[in-house]
Amino acid sequence: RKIRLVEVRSELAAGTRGASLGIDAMKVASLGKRSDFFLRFQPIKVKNENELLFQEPKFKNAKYGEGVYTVLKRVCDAVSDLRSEGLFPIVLAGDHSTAAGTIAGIKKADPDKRLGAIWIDAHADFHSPYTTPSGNMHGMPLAMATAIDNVECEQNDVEEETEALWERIKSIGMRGPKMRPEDVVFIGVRDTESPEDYLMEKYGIKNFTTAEVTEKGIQQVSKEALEILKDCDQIYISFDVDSLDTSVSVGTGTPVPEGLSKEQALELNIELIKDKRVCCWEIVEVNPTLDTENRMANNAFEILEATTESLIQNF
Ligand code: DIR
Ligand code: MN
Ligand code: MN
Ligand code: MN
Repeated sequence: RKIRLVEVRSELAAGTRGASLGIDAMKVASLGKRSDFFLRFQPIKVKNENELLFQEPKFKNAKYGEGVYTVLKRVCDAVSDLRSEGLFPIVLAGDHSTAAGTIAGIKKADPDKRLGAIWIDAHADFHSPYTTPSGNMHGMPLAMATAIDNVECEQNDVEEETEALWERIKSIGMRGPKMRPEDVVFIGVRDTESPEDYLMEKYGIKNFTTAEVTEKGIQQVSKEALEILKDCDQIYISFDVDSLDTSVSVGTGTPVPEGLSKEQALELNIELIKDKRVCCWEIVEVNPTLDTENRMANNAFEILEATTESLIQNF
């Protein structure tokens, strides 16, 4: 297996501006220490639609949804092409909506394989336009991937145009669900809204809290997480840096206290990626405009590098 980096300077789906600069902040972090890192894996750049930011968002329950759709479709195609060539995509993205494109791409390349996800995040990202409290689509990639609208918990008055757009987004790569909700495992989730709690309960989705990670240790948590996905043929790991504790850094759009330490996140990713079923890894939501001295990007690059090294060692 060979690694390829995929750079997606996505920005539209976050609520705070600046996540599209995260990749370049990690590149800055690499300079001097490991300047060769970004040259080694021939990064592919996915075009963004960030010019839309200079207009008012059209859909209030799916802000900049038309641009998000376009970017996700591009991510899907890029990831699908790499997977079809048997390559391992490491996706570096801005806002987390891109994960739905990544998942669609993995599935498009291997439609008959059962795909699971390990979602390391402060948030559950299970909203749809029907339940979102913010309209920010970075809170929606798991609903996109599992095609769960969660209308039982409907709170929002969704316009017809938004409904049509949401249907198109769920159909990226292929129609219907790319993953079963039961095949999602959360680590570090601690800031959810009630429609997300409802889904986690309904589908029995396991969340390893920070306290549980600290108590059980990385080895045990990794083992249990991978065991929950024992029937999956492929595993995708999504690492949202807001899973990290706010003491590590404020350089992300929606920081939440009581998160993982840098060491925990590092060890966790190193351990999880050793599983031979893992076929793609993604890191998102580094926002250097909210930071001082590029701290989050420094930490994120350290995790990126260590995880990549672990992947290479265990190929
Ligand atoms: C919140 C925050 N659940 C929302 N979500 C974030 O607006 O949907 N996801 N920050 O990463
Ligand atoms: Mn997220
Ligand atoms: Mn998050
Ligand atoms: Mn919240």
